[in-house]
Amino acid sequence: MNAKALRIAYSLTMPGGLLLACAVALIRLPILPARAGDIIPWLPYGVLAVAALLSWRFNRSRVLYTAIVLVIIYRALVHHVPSAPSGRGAVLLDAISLLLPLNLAAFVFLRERGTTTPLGVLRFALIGAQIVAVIVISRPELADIAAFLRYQLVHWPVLKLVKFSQPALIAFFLSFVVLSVRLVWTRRPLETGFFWTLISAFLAVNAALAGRMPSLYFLAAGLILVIALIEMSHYMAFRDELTGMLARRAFNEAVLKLGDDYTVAMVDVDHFKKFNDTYGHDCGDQVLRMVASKLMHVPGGGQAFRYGGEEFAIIFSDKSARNAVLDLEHLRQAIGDADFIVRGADRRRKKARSKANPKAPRKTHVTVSIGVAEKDEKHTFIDQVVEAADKALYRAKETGRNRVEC
Ligand code: GH3
Ligand code: MG
Ligand code: MG
Repeated sequence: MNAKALRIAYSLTMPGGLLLACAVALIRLPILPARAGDIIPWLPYGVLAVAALLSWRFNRSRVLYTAIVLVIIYRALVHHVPSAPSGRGAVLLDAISLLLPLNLAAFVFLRERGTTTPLGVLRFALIGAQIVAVIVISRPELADIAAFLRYQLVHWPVLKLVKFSQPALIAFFLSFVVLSVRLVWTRRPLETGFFWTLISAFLAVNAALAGRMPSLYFLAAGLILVIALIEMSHYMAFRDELTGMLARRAFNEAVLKLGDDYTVAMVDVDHFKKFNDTYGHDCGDQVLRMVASKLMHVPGGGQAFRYGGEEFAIIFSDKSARNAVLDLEHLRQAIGDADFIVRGADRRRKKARSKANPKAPRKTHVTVSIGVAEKDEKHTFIDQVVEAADKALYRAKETGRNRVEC
Protein backbone atom coordinates (compact mmCIF):
# COMPACT_ATOMS: atom_id res chain seq x y z
CA MET A 1 0.00 0.00 0.00
CA ASN A 2 1.49 3.38 -0.89
CA ALA A 3 1.65 6.35 1.47
CA LYS A 4 -1.38 8.06 -0.03
CA ALA A 5 -3.60 4.97 0.28
CA LEU A 6 -2.43 4.63 3.88
CA ARG A 7 -3.32 8.28 4.54
CA ILE A 8 -6.78 7.75 3.09
CA ALA A 9 -7.33 4.52 5.06
CA TYR A 10 -6.21 6.35 8.20
CA SER A 11 -8.58 9.27 7.65
CA LEU A 12 -11.52 6.88 7.09
CA THR A 13 -10.94 4.71 10.12
CA MET A 14 -9.45 7.02 12.73
CA PRO A 15 -10.34 7.60 15.44
CA GLY A 16 -13.85 6.11 15.20
CA GLY A 17 -12.72 2.60 14.25
CA LEU A 18 -10.11 2.57 16.99
CA LEU A 19 -12.54 3.75 19.67
CA LEU A 20 -15.05 1.12 18.68
CA ALA A 21 -12.37 -1.58 18.64
CA CYS A 22 -11.46 -0.52 22.21
CA ALA A 23 -15.11 -0.77 23.25
CA VAL A 24 -15.36 -4.27 21.74
CA ALA A 25 -12.10 -5.30 23.45
CA LEU A 26 -13.33 -3.99 26.81
CA ILE A 27 -16.54 -5.97 26.42
CA ARG A 28 -14.96 -9.19 25.16
CA LEU A 29 -11.86 -9.31 27.37
CA PRO A 30 -12.21 -9.53 31.15
CA ILE A 31 -9.93 -6.55 31.79
CA LEU A 32 -12.29 -4.14 33.49
CA PRO A 33 -12.32 -4.23 37.29
CA ALA A 34 -15.60 -5.41 38.79
CA ARG A 35 -16.28 -1.96 40.30
CA ALA A 36 -16.22 -0.38 36.85
CA GLY A 37 -19.66 -1.93 36.34
CA ASP A 38 -21.11 0.70 38.74
CA ILE A 39 -19.72 3.66 36.82
CA ILE A 40 -19.88 2.57 33.17
CA PRO A 41 -23.68 2.78 32.78
CA TRP A 42 -23.46 6.49 33.71
CA LEU A 43 -20.60 7.40 31.40
CA PRO A 44 -22.61 7.52 28.14
CA TYR A 45 -24.84 10.23 29.65
CA GLY A 46 -21.81 12.34 30.52
CA VAL A 47 -20.02 11.93 27.20
CA LEU A 48 -23.17 12.42 25.12
CA ALA A 49 -23.95 15.56 27.16
CA VAL A 50 -20.47 16.88 26.31
CA ALA A 51 -21.12 16.06 22.61
CA ALA A 52 -24.45 17.92 22.80
CA LEU A 53 -22.86 20.97 24.47
CA LEU A 54 -19.96 21.12 22.03
CA SER A 55 -22.22 20.71 19.01
CA TRP A 56 -24.50 23.47 20.26
CA ARG A 57 -21.45 25.72 20.89
CA PHE A 58 -19.90 24.89 17.48
CA ASN A 59 -23.23 25.29 15.72
CA ARG A 60 -23.36 21.70 14.47
CA SER A 61 -27.02 20.90 14.93
CA ARG A 62 -26.86 17.53 13.20
CA VAL A 63 -24.49 16.31 15.92
CA LEU A 64 -26.74 17.88 18.55
CA TYR A 65 -29.74 15.93 17.23
CA THR A 66 -27.66 12.75 17.12
CA ALA A 67 -26.45 13.18 20.72
CA ILE A 68 -29.99 13.87 21.95
CA VAL A 69 -31.44 10.87 20.09
CA LEU A 70 -28.69 8.62 21.44
CA VAL A 71 -29.29 9.76 25.04
CA ILE A 72 -33.03 9.14 24.72
CA ILE A 73 -32.50 5.72 23.17
CA TYR A 74 -29.85 4.77 25.71
CA ARG A 75 -32.18 5.68 28.54
CA ALA A 76 -35.01 3.72 26.95
CA LEU A 77 -32.78 0.68 26.49
CA VAL A 78 -31.38 0.76 30.02
CA HIS A 79 -34.64 1.46 31.82
CA HIS A 80 -37.39 -0.04 29.73
CA VAL A 81 -35.90 -3.01 27.95
CA PRO A 82 -35.50 -6.02 30.22
CA SER A 83 -32.59 -8.44 29.84
CA ALA A 84 -34.82 -10.85 27.92
CA PRO A 85 -36.86 -8.44 25.77
CA SER A 86 -40.45 -9.44 25.25
CA GLY A 87 -43.78 -7.64 25.09
CA ARG A 88 -43.45 -3.87 25.36
CA GLY A 89 -39.65 -3.96 25.70
CA ALA A 90 -39.37 -6.00 22.49
CA VAL A 91 -41.56 -3.55 20.59
CA LEU A 92 -39.46 -0.64 21.86
CA LEU A 93 -36.33 -2.40 20.72
CA ASP A 94 -37.73 -3.18 17.28
CA ALA A 95 -38.85 0.43 16.83
CA ILE A 96 -35.48 1.75 17.99
CA SER A 97 -33.52 -0.57 15.73
CA LEU A 98 -35.60 0.57 12.76
CA LEU A 99 -35.62 4.31 13.47
CA LEU A 100 -32.10 4.86 14.80
CA PRO A 101 -30.21 4.08 11.56
CA LEU A 102 -32.75 5.99 9.46
CA ASN A 103 -32.38 9.05 11.69
CA LEU A 104 -28.58 8.90 11.54
CA ALA A 105 -28.67 8.66 7.74
CA ALA A 106 -31.06 11.63 7.61
CA PHE A 107 -29.05 13.76 10.08
CA VAL A 108 -25.86 13.48 8.04
CA PHE A 109 -27.55 15.35 5.17
CA LEU A 110 -29.02 18.16 7.26
CA ARG A 111 -27.87 21.60 6.30
CA GLU A 112 -26.98 23.90 9.16
CA ARG A 113 -30.05 25.96 9.88
CA GLY A 114 -29.69 26.60 13.61
CA THR A 115 -31.76 25.01 16.33
CA THR A 116 -33.92 27.94 17.37
CA THR A 117 -35.07 28.82 13.85
CA PRO A 118 -38.49 27.53 12.69
CA LEU A 119 -36.76 24.76 10.72
CA GLY A 120 -34.63 23.83 13.72
CA VAL A 121 -37.71 23.63 15.93
CA LEU A 122 -39.48 21.55 13.28
CA ARG A 123 -36.60 19.09 13.33
CA PHE A 124 -36.89 18.78 17.12
CA ALA A 125 -40.63 18.28 16.67
CA LEU A 126 -40.00 15.44 14.20
CA ILE A 127 -37.76 13.71 16.74
CA GLY A 128 -40.44 14.26 19.39
CA ALA A 129 -43.13 12.86 17.06
CA GLN A 130 -41.12 9.68 16.61
CA ILE A 131 -40.79 9.27 20.39
CA VAL A 132 -44.56 9.68 20.83
CA ALA A 133 -45.21 7.22 17.97
CA VAL A 134 -42.93 4.61 19.54
CA ILE A 135 -44.54 5.02 22.99
CA VAL A 136 -48.01 4.71 21.45
CA ILE A 137 -47.20 1.71 19.30
CA SER A 138 -45.66 -0.14 22.22
CA ARG A 139 -48.98 -0.22 24.07
CA PRO A 140 -50.26 -3.79 24.43
CA GLU A 141 -53.57 -3.02 22.69
CA LEU A 142 -51.66 -2.02 19.55
CA ALA A 143 -49.67 -5.25 19.40
CA ASP A 144 -51.15 -6.08 15.98
CA ILE A 145 -49.75 -2.90 14.48
CA ALA A 146 -46.44 -3.31 16.32
CA ALA A 147 -46.13 -6.75 14.73
CA PHE A 148 -45.40 -4.99 11.43
CA LEU A 149 -42.07 -3.95 12.91
CA ARG A 150 -41.09 -7.61 12.66
CA TYR A 151 -42.61 -8.09 9.22
CA GLN A 152 -40.90 -10.94 7.38
CA LEU A 153 -40.21 -10.09 3.78
CA VAL A 154 -38.22 -13.22 3.09
CA HIS A 155 -37.91 -16.55 4.86
CA TRP A 156 -34.23 -17.27 4.57
CA PRO A 157 -32.96 -19.63 7.29
CA VAL A 158 -29.84 -17.51 7.75
CA LEU A 159 -31.95 -14.62 9.02
CA LYS A 160 -33.13 -16.78 11.93
CA LEU A 161 -29.58 -16.53 13.29
CA VAL A 162 -29.78 -12.77 13.80
CA LYS A 163 -32.01 -11.13 16.37
CA PHE A 164 -32.67 -8.03 14.26
CA SER A 165 -36.04 -7.71 12.59
CA GLN A 166 -35.90 -7.65 8.80
CA PRO A 167 -37.06 -4.01 8.49
CA ALA A 168 -34.31 -3.02 10.97
CA LEU A 169 -31.71 -4.98 9.02
CA ILE A 170 -32.74 -3.23 5.82
CA ALA A 171 -32.67 0.17 7.58
CA PHE A 172 -29.17 -0.46 8.94
CA PHE A 173 -27.97 -1.77 5.58
CA LEU A 174 -29.32 1.23 3.63
CA SER A 175 -27.92 3.67 6.17
CA PHE A 176 -24.58 1.86 6.06
CA VAL A 177 -24.45 2.26 2.27
CA VAL A 178 -25.50 5.92 2.41
CA LEU A 179 -23.04 6.86 5.15
CA SER A 180 -20.15 4.89 3.58
CA VAL A 181 -20.64 6.63 0.23
CA ARG A 182 -20.87 9.97 1.97
CA LEU A 183 -17.76 9.22 4.03
CA VAL A 184 -15.64 8.20 1.03
CA TRP A 185 -17.02 11.08 -1.02
CA THR A 186 -16.36 13.88 1.47
CA ARG A 187 -13.68 12.43 3.79
CA ARG A 188 -14.57 15.02 6.39
CA PRO A 189 -14.32 14.44 10.15
CA LEU A 190 -18.04 14.74 10.87
CA GLU A 191 -18.91 12.27 8.10
CA THR A 192 -16.36 9.83 9.52
CA GLY A 193 -17.92 10.39 12.94
CA PHE A 194 -21.43 9.66 11.64
CA PHE A 195 -20.28 6.46 9.93
CA TRP A 196 -18.66 5.07 13.07
CA THR A 197 -21.59 6.21 15.20
CA LEU A 198 -23.84 4.09 12.99
CA ILE A 199 -21.59 1.05 13.47
CA SER A 200 -21.61 1.69 17.27
CA ALA A 201 -25.41 1.99 17.14
CA PHE A 202 -25.65 -1.36 15.31
CA LEU A 203 -23.50 -3.09 17.92
CA ALA A 204 -25.41 -1.37 20.73
CA VAL A 205 -28.78 -2.55 19.42
CA ASN A 206 -27.34 -6.02 18.78
CA ALA A 207 -26.18 -6.16 22.41
CA ALA A 208 -29.58 -4.98 23.67
CA LEU A 209 -31.35 -7.58 21.50
CA ALA A 210 -29.17 -10.25 23.09
CA GLY A 211 -30.05 -8.94 26.54
CA ARG A 212 -26.60 -7.41 27.19
CA MET A 213 -25.87 -3.90 28.42
CA PRO A 214 -25.07 -1.60 25.48
CA SER A 215 -23.33 1.07 27.66
CA LEU A 216 -19.83 0.79 26.21
CA TYR A 217 -21.14 1.10 22.64
CA PHE A 218 -23.03 4.26 23.57
CA LEU A 219 -19.92 5.52 25.33
CA ALA A 220 -17.92 4.84 22.15
CA ALA A 221 -20.56 6.63 20.05
CA GLY A 222 -20.42 9.66 22.36
CA LEU A 223 -16.62 9.80 22.26
CA ILE A 224 -16.68 9.43 18.47
CA LEU A 225 -19.01 12.45 18.23
CA VAL A 226 -16.92 14.55 20.64
CA ILE A 227 -13.69 13.79 18.77
CA ALA A 228 -15.37 14.36 15.40
CA LEU A 229 -16.45 17.83 16.58
CA ILE A 230 -12.95 18.71 17.76
CA GLU A 231 -11.44 17.39 14.52
CA MET A 232 -14.02 19.33 12.53
CA SER A 233 -12.91 22.62 14.08
CA HIS A 234 -9.28 21.75 13.37
CA TYR A 235 -10.24 20.79 9.80
CA MET A 236 -12.06 24.10 9.32
CA ALA A 237 -9.07 26.08 10.59
CA PHE A 238 -6.65 24.39 8.23
CA ARG A 239 -8.81 23.69 5.16
CA ASP A 240 -10.08 26.10 2.58
CA GLU A 241 -13.87 26.01 2.60
CA LEU A 242 -14.39 26.48 -1.14
CA THR A 243 -11.93 23.91 -2.48
CA GLY A 244 -11.46 21.59 0.50
CA MET A 245 -7.69 21.82 0.06
CA LEU A 246 -5.18 22.85 2.71
CA ALA A 247 -5.28 26.59 3.37
CA ARG A 248 -2.70 29.31 3.96
CA ARG A 249 -2.54 28.55 7.69
CA ALA A 250 -1.56 24.94 6.88
CA PHE A 251 1.06 26.27 4.45
CA ASN A 252 2.56 28.45 7.19
CA GLU A 253 2.79 25.39 9.45
CA ALA A 254 4.12 23.08 6.73
CA VAL A 255 7.04 25.37 5.90
CA LEU A 256 8.25 25.14 9.50
CA LYS A 257 8.86 21.42 9.01
CA LEU A 258 10.84 21.72 5.78
CA GLY A 259 14.39 20.39 5.59
CA ASP A 260 17.33 21.65 3.52
CA ASP A 261 16.20 20.69 0.02
CA TYR A 262 12.82 21.83 -1.06
CA THR A 263 11.09 23.60 -3.88
CA VAL A 264 8.10 25.92 -3.83
CA ALA A 265 5.82 26.53 -6.81
CA MET A 266 3.31 29.38 -7.00
CA VAL A 267 0.38 28.67 -9.31
CA ASP A 268 -1.96 31.39 -10.56
CA VAL A 269 -5.04 31.02 -12.75
CA ASP A 270 -4.68 33.02 -15.97
CA HIS A 271 -7.11 35.84 -16.77
CA PHE A 272 -9.32 34.77 -13.94
CA LYS A 273 -10.91 38.17 -13.56
CA LYS A 274 -12.05 37.96 -17.18
CA PHE A 275 -13.41 34.47 -16.53
CA ASN A 276 -15.44 35.76 -13.58
CA ASP A 277 -16.73 38.65 -15.68
CA THR A 278 -17.72 36.35 -18.56
CA TYR A 279 -19.28 33.45 -16.68
CA GLY A 280 -20.12 34.87 -13.26
CA HIS A 281 -18.54 34.47 -9.85
CA ASP A 282 -20.12 31.08 -9.17
CA CYS A 283 -18.56 29.63 -12.32
CA GLY A 284 -15.29 31.15 -11.16
CA ASP A 285 -15.70 29.20 -7.93
CA GLN A 286 -16.28 26.00 -9.94
CA VAL A 287 -13.05 26.64 -11.81
CA LEU A 288 -11.16 27.09 -8.55
CA ARG A 289 -12.55 23.73 -7.37
CA MET A 290 -11.54 22.07 -10.63
CA VAL A 291 -8.01 23.52 -10.49
CA ALA A 292 -7.76 22.54 -6.82
CA SER A 293 -8.75 18.93 -7.58
CA LYS A 294 -5.92 18.72 -10.13
CA LEU A 295 -3.47 20.37 -7.74
CA MET A 296 -4.34 17.95 -4.97
CA HIS A 297 -3.20 15.13 -7.26
CA VAL A 298 -0.02 16.83 -8.39
CA PRO A 299 2.52 14.18 -9.40
CA GLY A 300 5.92 13.94 -7.73
CA GLY A 301 4.76 14.09 -4.12
CA GLY A 302 4.04 17.83 -4.03
CA GLN A 303 1.62 19.15 -1.43
CA ALA A 304 -0.77 21.84 -2.60
CA PHE A 305 -2.33 24.71 -0.65
CA ARG A 306 -4.74 27.49 -1.51
CA TYR A 307 -2.54 30.50 -0.93
CA GLY A 308 -5.22 33.11 -1.46
CA GLY A 309 -7.75 34.10 -4.14
CA GLU A 310 -6.89 32.29 -7.37
CA GLU A 311 -3.35 31.63 -6.27
CA PHE A 312 -2.04 28.28 -5.01
CA ALA A 313 1.27 27.12 -3.56
CA ILE A 314 2.86 23.69 -3.92
CA ILE A 315 5.67 22.46 -1.70
CA PHE A 316 7.98 19.70 -2.90
CA SER A 317 10.06 18.61 0.06
CA ASP A 318 13.29 16.81 -0.91
CA LYS A 319 13.05 17.81 -4.55
CA SER A 320 15.08 20.18 -6.69
CA ALA A 321 13.35 22.84 -8.81
CA ARG A 322 14.61 21.12 -11.98
CA ASN A 323 12.88 17.86 -11.07
CA ALA A 324 9.75 19.57 -9.84
CA VAL A 325 9.40 21.42 -13.16
CA LEU A 326 8.73 18.10 -14.93
CA ASP A 327 5.84 17.32 -12.60
CA LEU A 328 4.55 20.88 -12.84
CA GLU A 329 4.56 20.71 -16.64
CA HIS A 330 2.27 17.65 -16.39
CA LEU A 331 0.06 19.53 -14.00
CA ARG A 332 -0.10 22.62 -16.21
CA GLN A 333 -1.02 20.47 -19.21
CA ALA A 334 -3.63 18.49 -17.28
CA ILE A 335 -5.36 21.72 -16.22
CA GLY A 336 -5.14 23.26 -19.69
CA ASP A 337 -6.47 20.09 -21.38
CA ALA A 338 -9.43 19.65 -19.05
CA ASP A 339 -12.75 20.62 -20.59
CA PHE A 340 -14.58 22.93 -18.29
CA ILE A 341 -18.31 22.64 -18.77
CA VAL A 342 -20.08 25.78 -17.65
CA ARG A 343 -22.96 24.54 -15.58
CA GLY A 344 -25.89 26.59 -14.43
CA ALA A 345 -24.26 27.31 -11.11
CA ASP A 346 -25.84 30.72 -10.93
CA ARG A 347 -29.34 29.38 -11.25
CA ARG A 348 -30.03 30.19 -7.64
CA ARG A 349 -28.26 33.52 -7.79
CA LYS A 350 -29.91 35.69 -10.32
CA LYS A 351 -27.66 38.61 -9.44
CA ALA A 352 -24.54 36.66 -10.31
CA ARG A 353 -26.07 35.49 -13.59
CA SER A 354 -26.99 38.99 -14.61
CA LYS A 355 -23.30 39.83 -14.56
CA ALA A 356 -22.37 36.82 -16.70
CA ASN A 357 -22.37 37.01 -20.46
CA PRO A 358 -25.28 34.82 -21.71
CA LYS A 359 -23.57 34.33 -25.10
CA ALA A 360 -20.40 32.85 -23.60
CA PRO A 361 -19.62 29.29 -24.81
CA ARG A 362 -20.77 26.42 -22.56
CA LYS A 363 -17.49 24.55 -22.85
CA THR A 364 -14.22 26.28 -22.14
CA HIS A 365 -10.68 25.85 -20.82
CA VAL A 366 -8.62 27.51 -18.14
CA THR A 367 -4.87 27.71 -17.94
CA VAL A 368 -2.45 28.39 -15.13
CA SER A 369 0.98 29.99 -14.93
CA ILE A 370 3.52 28.56 -12.53
CA GLY A 371 6.63 30.05 -10.94
CA VAL A 372 9.16 27.74 -9.31
CA ALA A 373 12.08 28.33 -6.92
CA GLU A 374 14.15 26.14 -4.64
CA LYS A 375 16.10 26.66 -1.45
CA ASP A 376 19.71 27.51 -2.38
CA GLU A 377 22.57 29.77 -1.25
CA LYS A 378 20.76 32.86 -2.54
CA HIS A 379 17.39 31.95 -1.05
CA THR A 380 17.90 30.40 2.33
CA PHE A 381 14.71 31.42 4.12
CA ILE A 382 11.24 30.32 3.10
CA ASP A 383 10.14 33.93 2.54
CA GLN A 384 12.96 34.38 0.06
CA VAL A 385 12.08 31.14 -1.74
CA VAL A 386 8.41 32.17 -1.98
CA GLU A 387 9.46 35.62 -3.24
CA ALA A 388 11.68 34.00 -5.89
CA ALA A 389 8.81 31.70 -6.95
CA ASP A 390 6.54 34.77 -7.15
CA LYS A 391 9.07 36.52 -9.39
CA ALA A 392 9.23 33.43 -11.62
CA LEU A 393 5.44 33.45 -11.77
CA TYR A 394 5.50 37.09 -12.83
CA ARG A 395 7.93 36.14 -15.62
CA ALA A 396 5.58 33.34 -16.70
CA LYS A 397 2.76 35.87 -16.93
CA GLU A 398 4.92 38.38 -18.78
CA THR A 399 6.07 35.83 -21.33
CA GLY A 400 2.64 34.71 -22.42
CA ARG A 401 1.02 32.77 -19.51
CA ASN A 402 0.15 29.03 -19.50
CA ARG A 403 3.78 28.18 -18.77
CA VAL A 404 6.15 27.08 -16.04
CA GLU A 405 9.07 29.40 -15.19
CA CYS A 406 11.97 28.51 -12.97
P1 GH3 B 1 -3.56 37.12 -14.50
O1 GH3 B 1 -3.63 36.23 -15.68
O2 GH3 B 1 -2.56 38.21 -14.67
O3 GH3 B 1 -3.35 36.37 -13.24
O4 GH3 B 1 -4.96 37.86 -14.42
P2 GH3 B 1 -6.12 37.60 -13.42
O5 GH3 B 1 -7.34 38.22 -13.97
O6 GH3 B 1 -6.21 36.15 -13.10
O7 GH3 B 1 -5.60 38.32 -12.11
P3 GH3 B 1 -6.22 39.41 -11.19
O8 GH3 B 1 -5.34 39.42 -9.97
O9 GH3 B 1 -6.42 40.70 -11.92
O10 GH3 B 1 -7.64 38.86 -10.79
C1 GH3 B 1 -7.83 37.87 -9.88
C2 GH3 B 1 -9.30 37.66 -9.72
O11 GH3 B 1 -9.58 36.53 -8.94
C3 GH3 B 1 -9.98 38.81 -9.06
C4 GH3 B 1 -10.92 38.18 -8.07
O12 GH3 B 1 -12.23 38.65 -8.25
C5 GH3 B 1 -10.85 36.73 -8.41
N1 GH3 B 1 -11.02 35.89 -7.22
C6 GH3 B 1 -10.24 35.84 -6.12
N2 GH3 B 1 -10.74 34.92 -5.26
C7 GH3 B 1 -11.84 34.39 -5.82
C8 GH3 B 1 -12.80 33.40 -5.39
O13 GH3 B 1 -12.73 32.81 -4.32
N3 GH3 B 1 -13.80 33.09 -6.26
C9 GH3 B 1 -13.92 33.72 -7.47
N4 GH3 B 1 -14.93 33.35 -8.25
N5 GH3 B 1 -13.06 34.68 -7.88
C10 GH3 B 1 -12.04 35.00 -7.08
MG1 MG C 1 -4.61 35.21 -12.10
MG1 MG D 1 -3.39 36.43 -8.85
